[in-house]
Amino acid sequence: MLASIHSPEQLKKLNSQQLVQLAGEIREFLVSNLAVTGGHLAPNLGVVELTIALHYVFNSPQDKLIWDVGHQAYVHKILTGRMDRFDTLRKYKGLCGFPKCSESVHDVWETGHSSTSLSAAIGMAIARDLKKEKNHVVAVIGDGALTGGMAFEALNHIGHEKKDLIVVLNDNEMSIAENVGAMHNYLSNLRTNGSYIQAKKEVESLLKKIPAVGGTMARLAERVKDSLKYLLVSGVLFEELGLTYLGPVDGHNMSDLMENMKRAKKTKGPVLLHVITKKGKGYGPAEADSDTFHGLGQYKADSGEVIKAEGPPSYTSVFSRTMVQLGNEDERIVAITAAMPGGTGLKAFAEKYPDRFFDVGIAEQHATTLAGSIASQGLKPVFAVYSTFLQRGYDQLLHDVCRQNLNVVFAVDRAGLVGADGETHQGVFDIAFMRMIPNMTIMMPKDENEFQHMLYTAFHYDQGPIAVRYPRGNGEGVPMDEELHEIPIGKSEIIHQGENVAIIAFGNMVPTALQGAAILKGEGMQPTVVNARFAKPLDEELLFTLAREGYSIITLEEGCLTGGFGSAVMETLSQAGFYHTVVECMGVPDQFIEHGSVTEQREEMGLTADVLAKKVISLWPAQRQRA
Ligand SMILES: Cc1ncc(C[n+]2csc(CCOP(=O)(O)OP(=O)(O)O)c2C)c(N)n1
Repeated sequence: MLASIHSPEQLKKLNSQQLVQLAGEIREFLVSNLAVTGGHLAPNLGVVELTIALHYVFNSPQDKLIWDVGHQAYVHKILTGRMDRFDTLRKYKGLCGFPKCSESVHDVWETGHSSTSLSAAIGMAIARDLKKEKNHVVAVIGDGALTGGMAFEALNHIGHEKKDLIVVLNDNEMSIAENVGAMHNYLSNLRTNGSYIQAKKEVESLLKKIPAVGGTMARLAERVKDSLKYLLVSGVLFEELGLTYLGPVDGHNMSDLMENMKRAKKTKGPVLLHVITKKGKGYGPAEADSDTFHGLGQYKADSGEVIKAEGPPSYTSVFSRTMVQLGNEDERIVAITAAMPGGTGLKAFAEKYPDRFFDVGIAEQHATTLAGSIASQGLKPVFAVYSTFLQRGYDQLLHDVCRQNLNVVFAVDRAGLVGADGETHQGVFDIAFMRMIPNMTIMMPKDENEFQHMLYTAFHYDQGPIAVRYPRGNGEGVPMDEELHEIPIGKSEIIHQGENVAIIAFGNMVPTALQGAAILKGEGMQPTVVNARFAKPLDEELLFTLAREGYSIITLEEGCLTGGFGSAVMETLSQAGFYHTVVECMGVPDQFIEHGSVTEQREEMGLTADVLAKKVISLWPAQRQRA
């Protein structure tokens, strides 16, 4: 049946039994396909019936379906004619893992970062009304995404505007890990407290029986309803915010879902439809461990065994281990995550030092200021966060932490190109956005051994905020020192002393610099290779020496060229009066980089040893004279 569905119109022709069969086929398709491509399995298995019901009841694309985070939009993609491209999911030039407007008219809003859907929904409702159009706007937001500050800001506005729009709260009690927070506890109560639901029904039917004999009785009935609401009616928090609360509804019961969606459609003003789903529904391994199956690479579909990539330890695992060690040595160390205890590697620290670990939910803004505040009291907080999500906490980084020069350590994971998650998740902006803030120190290691020393350095640094950024994936497989030591702040390392051209590489570009140099050895050229270690403060002494000695300089970074590490080198030399030093910068051009493997992404932008070698040759004195 699935193969015959290419659009929501075809879906609408199916009867209820056929829809149930379709749901089963979609689950089988997801499990077998994602076993090969990888992707966000558990979130999508949880929304199969929900997505079918949405497309059945609403008319996409006239009605606007907005997916928060967008990692759960695979079923929507399947139902809107993209099933035959699923073998290319998250691959170079293939189907994007998140909603993408250029892929389909049914994708009306692009996402990747969480908690934006409600702002998008109210924006579309406002535009619709101003343009005097008629359509429904529906945002699907998870209970995890609802912990994000933006979602609360939008709810506040939605309640104020009172426009027609529908918020579908997909409540599976999970963020990536177990969800946290007071709102989570509130939703748990709604979900489980049957007496609320029964009482609500009884009050409503009682009120319906009161005859509408004049205004007084009606007003009294309303007052009774209002006061009972506080005691009895579920969803009172949302109702008080100005949204009509419907639910909770079993998110795997298609007819209940459709009935409630139709009701929501008819209701004036904003509605919150509370839908209870099971993350990983229908696939045992994902139901049992939805954290692992939230987003993953390849696995064996029959057993659910995850296929582990061979290789050296990942940077995240080195962070995890080092944090446990440093936490033992210094009781002032406190660790903070914004809903990513597993992804950032902080789980081990949390288990060992539960009192010094805080998962604040998807709340990077709060996490950043929280870290600053804890630091202001003499403790040593680390906020472990992916580069891309630190973007959310930017004003807090600048205004709260850097301006007050507080000793916060930022462990900036997934810095640089991230591969399959693509545009929304690239960690290529942090050098530029952190570098221009006064008081900030930024380092990046060339390998996992240097990484552990940098973490040690960060916790021993007491002159203000310090960030250590490190890439996604495995280290270089180098031996790990037993004893940790401090790395001098602002000092780079000359790995190879050569002549004429200096390649200055930042962090994970050092191995590429060495490969480039190895290619050139065969050509009889030996450039100097420098491991920069710091993007701020720069090793000015070394830069000025190179400039004085007439070197040409090539900088290498897995970060945006605009305002990045290379920019810093150029600015520094120019400000010191070295106007004639040739500086060429290699890095990420001024564009958003789509999904694919990191190797493909690097090749696309010419961030390779071959291109580097050619650049060195073009700058070598004999070549330059010839040119
Ligand atoms: C700003 C931001 N921080 C962190 C993430 C990483 N992230 C992706 S999905 C997710 C959990 C979302 O939970 P929920 O909304 O409940 O959806 P579910 O996966 O449970 O369906 C997190 C933390 C993100 N996408 N955006």
